[in-house]
Amino acid sequence: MLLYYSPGACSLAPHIVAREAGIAVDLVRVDLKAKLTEQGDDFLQINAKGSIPALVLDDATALTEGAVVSQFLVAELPILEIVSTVHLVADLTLGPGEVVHDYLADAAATHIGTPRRIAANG
Ligand SMILES: N[C@@H](CCC(=O)N[C@@H](CS)C(=O)NCC(=O)O)C(=O)O
Repeated sequence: MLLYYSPGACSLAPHIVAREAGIAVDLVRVDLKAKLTEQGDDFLQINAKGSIPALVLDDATALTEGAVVSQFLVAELPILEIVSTVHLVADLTLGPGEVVHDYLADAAATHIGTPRRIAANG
């Protein structure tokens, strides 16, 4: 799986979810202004919206909404553990992946509560 990200942006949320869930994702840094990946590929060919996060599965399926990416990954996560970790009061109108994504994306935006080992790489 490839997680397209930009350091310090909302892609940090699914990155944290993947790390906490022990899911191996290969990170691909994206220059959001140039819309180029770190390999120089046209990111718009991966996500026509040009936004991160994007998760490309091994079968080439691309998930391009952060909440959907987190929801996909969170299926592997011991949800009660991370909810307790982030002191989250779950909004029952949302799925657990969306709740976690929203919380962590906000945290990423402010760098509050972002584990240092993840923040260093986005
Ligand atoms: N609807 C998308 C929006 C994600 C989004 O706005 N990502 C920002 C970074 S936090 C981005 O890629 N901005 C650059 C752009 O949209 O051109 C989602 O919720 O995942």
